[in-house]
Amino acid sequence: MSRSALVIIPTYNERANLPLLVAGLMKHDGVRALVVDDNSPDGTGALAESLGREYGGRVSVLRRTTNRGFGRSYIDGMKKALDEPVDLICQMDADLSHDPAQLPDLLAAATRADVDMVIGSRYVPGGHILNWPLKRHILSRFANTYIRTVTRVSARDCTSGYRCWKRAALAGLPLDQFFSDGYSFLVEMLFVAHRRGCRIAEVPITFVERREGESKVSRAVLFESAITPWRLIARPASSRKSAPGSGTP
Ligand SMILES: Nc1nc2c(ncn2[C@@H]2O[C@H](COP(=O)(O)OP(=O)(O)OP(=O)(O)O)[C@@H](O)[C@H]2O)c(=O)[nH]1
Ligand SMILES: [Mg+2]
Repeated sequence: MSRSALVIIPTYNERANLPLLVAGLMKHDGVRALVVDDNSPDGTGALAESLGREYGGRVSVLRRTTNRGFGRSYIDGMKKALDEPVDLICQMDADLSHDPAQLPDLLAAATRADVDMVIGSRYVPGGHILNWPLKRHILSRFANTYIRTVTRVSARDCTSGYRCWKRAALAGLPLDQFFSDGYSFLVEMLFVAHRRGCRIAEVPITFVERREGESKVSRAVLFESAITPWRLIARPASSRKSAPGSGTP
């Protein structure tokens, strides 16, 4: 069955990476991209618009000018995506850490009737990480164990930003109520989806450390990551709803 998918890509200074990523995505029929650029000083926004012209409207751009933020960019991008008639809405980084060639694996899993959301996972059998120093492996493993222990979310890779949502599952989330803005936004989304009964699947991916451009991970981001799981479990489970995509209890 062919399904339409829109891939949301947040960007901040990804000029060197974006054309390669978009070219990889455009190889897949039925796939479109939405670049959410935060007024990148390196001109990524204008570059994305020229990619839109090159790919005949399959690439659209949301150019943000205030309140720069990873989470805020995703929220704006997701609201825009939900206004469009697409079946699947995906998330991925622009820095080529997420291989566009693996997108069909996520799309195939997301079309299964018993799945609402798919994680491209480094920590299920078949998943790999390339070019990370030992320090990064330890930090990521620790972060995932910490999040799983505190929040009781059972996914193996809670911090992966390569994801695919069934439209109805994403539409069922309270996007305006998210409080995190850095990469913790990914953990918060997963937690809220899990709490609402969203059925989560994981497919293996090979994650490759960025080669071009700079990481935006700061001390403030790491601090937010440390406290987010506790903020999540402290928040009342006001709306334990049935699986958002399925309507099943
Ligand atoms: N729109 C927007 N995008 C951002 C912002 N910060 C990061 N991004 C994008 O989010 C994605 C992930 O950011 P990275 O800096 O690669 O973060 P990371 O993958 O956790 O860190 P590294 O492993 O060091 O690359 C990339 O596509 C970035 O360009 C932001 O403030 N606004
Ligand atoms: Mg990265």
